[in-house]
Amino acid sequence: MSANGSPAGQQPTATYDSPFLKACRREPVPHTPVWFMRQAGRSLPEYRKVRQGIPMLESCMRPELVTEITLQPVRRHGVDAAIFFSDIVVPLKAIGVDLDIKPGVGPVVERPIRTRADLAQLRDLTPDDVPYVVEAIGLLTRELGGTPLIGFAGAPFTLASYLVEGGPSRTYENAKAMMYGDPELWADLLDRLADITAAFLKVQIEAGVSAVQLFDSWAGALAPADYRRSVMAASAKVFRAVEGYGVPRIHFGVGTGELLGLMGEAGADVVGVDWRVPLDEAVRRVGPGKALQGNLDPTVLFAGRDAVEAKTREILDAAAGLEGHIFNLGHGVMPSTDPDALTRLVEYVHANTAR
Ligand code: 1CP
Repeated sequence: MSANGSPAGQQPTATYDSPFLKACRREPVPHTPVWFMRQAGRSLPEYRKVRQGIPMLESCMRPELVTEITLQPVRRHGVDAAIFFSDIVVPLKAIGVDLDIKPGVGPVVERPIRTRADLAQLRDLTPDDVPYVVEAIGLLTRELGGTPLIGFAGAPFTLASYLVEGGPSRTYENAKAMMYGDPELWADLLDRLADITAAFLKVQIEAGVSAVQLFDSWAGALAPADYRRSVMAASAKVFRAVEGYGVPRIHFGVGTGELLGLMGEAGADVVGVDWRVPLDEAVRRVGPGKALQGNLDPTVLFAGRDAVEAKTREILDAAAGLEGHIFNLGHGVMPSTDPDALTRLVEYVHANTAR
């Protein structure tokens, strides 16, 4: 067994024994661990301050800034894990895809991928393409002590949705047109993205992250049969590629209630669940042997302390019989969330699950 997956490896024992990694491994924990998707970012005034005047993609390429932004929510909220500050399009930018993250919009691709010739934009990724990622992870693991750092990447389908559409979409009509109309081109596109994603996760693991999350944020747009036929093999290839490291692999998507079983089957150790499926039902859909992560609706945080506590109680009750629960939101923290509501939520989960 290698590096980060074992106490004998390069990972400090305190990190290996952290509640977050124990829960990923479905071992007993002193309290249910908590972290939030998009915990670093626009909900925090200290984030807005250090990001002033620095475009999103450029900020991902400055190791000191990435370190500071990644640490901000850990300091403020006392969460049980840090998530590396970056974006799912960073590895694509790093191999030369002409794209930008536009404020108020999201990732925008200059020349969308629509034909076989367009695939030439996607070459393999090497560690030399992302030196700033390696450097930032090195700085972070020194600063974080026993708090684990989660690395991440976008899953092939979600990356393809941006590359084929050219930007954010609600319907994914161009991506789905390729999937249904030219299944060979689609399969080749997803396979290439799987290799890039696997290489990017390997870089992060070798640099020192303790777990990885594959964000297939938009996979919920797919029927299960289409997911199985046209998407699952590529995500499974990513998970297989990093299996040997022994670090927990989390698989997350939004609106994926009907896909939970398949997303587990793709090779995850932990399956992320949004707020649409209660965790006691999610565990039946995912099947045995996997931890679950989730699943408070991020909009509940706007409803006041009593409502947050009542909804959180429901989630903790639904998770009571689970082996391996990591508390999270069902999707990312919304930019206008009151940071104090997040801090109180961490305290509430810790206090109400102390064993
Ligand atoms: O200038 C800014 O602050 C831009 C906003 C922003 C931020 C803070 C974007 C643009 N990306 C990020 C950081 C980011 N992106 C993180 C690190 C922060 C953390 O988690 O604490 C992570 C994990 C991501 C991953 C990401 N980017 C996903 C998967 C997670 C999810 O929310 O589903 C996706 C889909 C993206 C694309 C993206 N990047 C940015 C935006 C606004 C979007 C979504 C656009 C759309 O609606 O399609």
